[in-house]
Amino acid sequence: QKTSSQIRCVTCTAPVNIAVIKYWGKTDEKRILPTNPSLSVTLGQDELRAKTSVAVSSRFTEDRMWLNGIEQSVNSPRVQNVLKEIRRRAHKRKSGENKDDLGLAHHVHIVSENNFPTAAGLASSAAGYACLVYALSKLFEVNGEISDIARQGSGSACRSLYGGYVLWKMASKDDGSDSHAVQVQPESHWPQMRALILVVSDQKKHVGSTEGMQTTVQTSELMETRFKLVERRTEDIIKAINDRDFPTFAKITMQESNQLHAVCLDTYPPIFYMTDTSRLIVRLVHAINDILGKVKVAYTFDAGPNACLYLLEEDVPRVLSLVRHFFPASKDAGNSSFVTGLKFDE
Ligand code: 2P0
Repeated sequence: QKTSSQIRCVTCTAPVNIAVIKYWGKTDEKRILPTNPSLSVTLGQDELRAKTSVAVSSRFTEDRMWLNGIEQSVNSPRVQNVLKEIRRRAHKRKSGENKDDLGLAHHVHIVSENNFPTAAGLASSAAGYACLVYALSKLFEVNGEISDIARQGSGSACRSLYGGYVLWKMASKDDGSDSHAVQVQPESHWPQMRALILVVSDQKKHVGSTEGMQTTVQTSELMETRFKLVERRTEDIIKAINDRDFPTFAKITMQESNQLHAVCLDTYPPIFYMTDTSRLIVRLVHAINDILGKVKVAYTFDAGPNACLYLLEEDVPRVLSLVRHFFPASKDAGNSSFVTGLKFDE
């Protein structure tokens, strides 16, 4: 039996996604609408993930939020947008019913933690907002498409609401409401696919993605060329995924990563996310592909120096041993050394 002084609580986890077609630029800062479509692979639930509990009770006197044990303001516009939109949809759905059952009039407490470095270019905001929106949708019984709500928390978060290969579509309607995520293929479509995360550094990035992409759109002349190419690339990589064509998937993934970091360098003042170690990883991957005579492994880098390598299961042992040979994990390095083996369909 529910009473209004009870606490209702929902806990969820959401995985990180790593883009192979990159989101880097908005046409609308407030509603978070992207300049181009993007496509990502969602990693496994047991690997890099956010875990979020949301609770509602009449005993709470204000909305509050803790991230990795530290209290954060809930007054950021993005958290507010998410809370408002969830409550709006819940109200709409519950019109005519007893809304008190859900505690819609009460305050919420949010507790979230990542099991990996926050803000080091490992898509922590993606997993975090996806998890928050999913947990709130369960708490307030909001059904249907919710990736557009996650998008308003952090663009890339909309992609973490689906598993497998996920496309975030550009808006075609004026109000932007159709810019949400769709699953292109489930994980099971390509069960041999693996991702390796090479943690080069767990330090916070020097320019945040939101600010970085704004400056790039404002100042990079190369972005014009990128806009012309990226939709075609998206179609091509979807075909490669559908056909399980690894060499094409890998080549487009690497070219996309390189183009993201090229437009970052073309930004004024320039933005550097990759480090010397990142660039050594790039060289190593190309060397491995040359030695093997076929494209067997791909790298991609986001807004930080850490690498994500995509490869097929059969190639994991030899690639991993080569990576370990060239980048031995230091005992003293704590979290800043390296390598997690991910199987993203478990
Ligand atoms: C991506 N990144 O597609 C690209 C590649 C980083 C490099 O999405 O301003 O944190 O919150 O919408 O989602 C990072 O952007 O930016 C990102 P906001 P977000 O994964």
